Parts: sequence; C-alpha cells; structure tokens
Amino acid sequence: MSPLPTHPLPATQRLFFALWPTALAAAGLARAGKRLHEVCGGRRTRKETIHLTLVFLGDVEVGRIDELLELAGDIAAPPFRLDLGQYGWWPHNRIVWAAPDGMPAELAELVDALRERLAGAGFRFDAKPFVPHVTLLRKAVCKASPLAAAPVAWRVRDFVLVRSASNAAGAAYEVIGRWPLARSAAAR
Ligand code: 2AM
Repeated sequence: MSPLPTHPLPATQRLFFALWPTALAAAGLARAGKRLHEVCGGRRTRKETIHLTLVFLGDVEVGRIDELLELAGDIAAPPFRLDLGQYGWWPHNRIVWAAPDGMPAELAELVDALRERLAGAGFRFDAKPFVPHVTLLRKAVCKASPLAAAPVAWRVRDFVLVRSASNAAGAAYEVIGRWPLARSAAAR
C-alpha cells in the first residue's frame, strides 16, 4: 500500500478587500445597473453582491486568514464620501461599471495602507494600478462609452474582507471581516 502524501496541498480561500455599499447606495447602483442593462444587455450584478474591490488577494492559505484580519484591524483611516457619477464599458472584459467622479484622497490612502501592510506581511495580491470601479454588468456589449445613468452618493463608513466561492449561479460572497473607518483617524 502506498503511504499517504506527507505534504498535502494547503487549503486556500479566494479573498479580497472591498467596500460594501450602504443599502441606499446599493439600491442606487442596482437601479443604474437595471437602466444600463436595457442598453447593453449582459448579466446584472445582484444588489446584494454589489461592491468596490480595494485589493484582490486571490487564493490565501486558510491558516493565514487570522493574520489578515489582524493586519486590517491595525489600519486607521477616516470615513469619506464617494460620488459615483461615471459609467462606462470596457470592451476587453465586457464589464459595465460605475466609477467615482474623482479619486478621493481617503480612498487612495486606504488602498495604499492595505497594500503596504499586505506586502510587508508577505501576502501576494493583484498589484496593478488601482482603478476604482463597481461592476454592474458582465458579458455586456455597448455601442458607446461613457454611458449615462443617475449619480449615486455613497457614504463609506467601513471596509470588509470577502470570501468568494463560485457556484453555478455565479459568485457567492461572504463578508468575513469588517472594520469601521473612524472620523478621528488618518491612514498611517
Ligand atoms: P471585477 O468586478 O472588475 O471583475 C471578485 O472577483 C472581485 O475582485 C471583483 O470585484 C473583481 O473585479 C475583483 N478583482 C480584481 N482583480 C481581480 C483579479 N485579478 N481576478 C479576479 N477578480 C479580481
């Protein structure tokens, strides 16, 4: 009988840090998605799963998740307002998105703080330049971009760590950590 492998592959989970919208912002973004779906078709992001990715980690060893939770808890950053008034379509991945009118300094600093800590702790992540966007439609085809829809104001008060599990119905997301943004804080 052959022996069991002594080094089984470690269990991993697909993770990313994100901003999860308030109910009000999610409703506004879902309305925009519905409107743009009439123009571009594709598959709409369900209201409950609408989010803005801050840092995409991909597969993380389960044994390192506590370390991630601790690292995120050390971040002190202030709340901010996100005005999503830009809509568009990327032909290369057929995504229709909503984006902020400009990059709030607090958002850039929050992403920088996360990346810095993640790199310091030896986590791998998608290090492409940060392009803030909320995916509203996938597999969409639009004749024009930019697109027009009503702007959405989002008061960002926290950030989250999300576990993503794909199933037949698409991606299932579970928030496994949440950290408030404190008015008195500045990203260190
Ligand atoms: P997207 O909506 O533009 O596809 C979960 O997959 C989330 O992580 C999505 O918001 C996705 O962005 C984002 N993401 C960022 N980088 C990614 C990557 N390299 N692979 C998969 N998802 C990525």
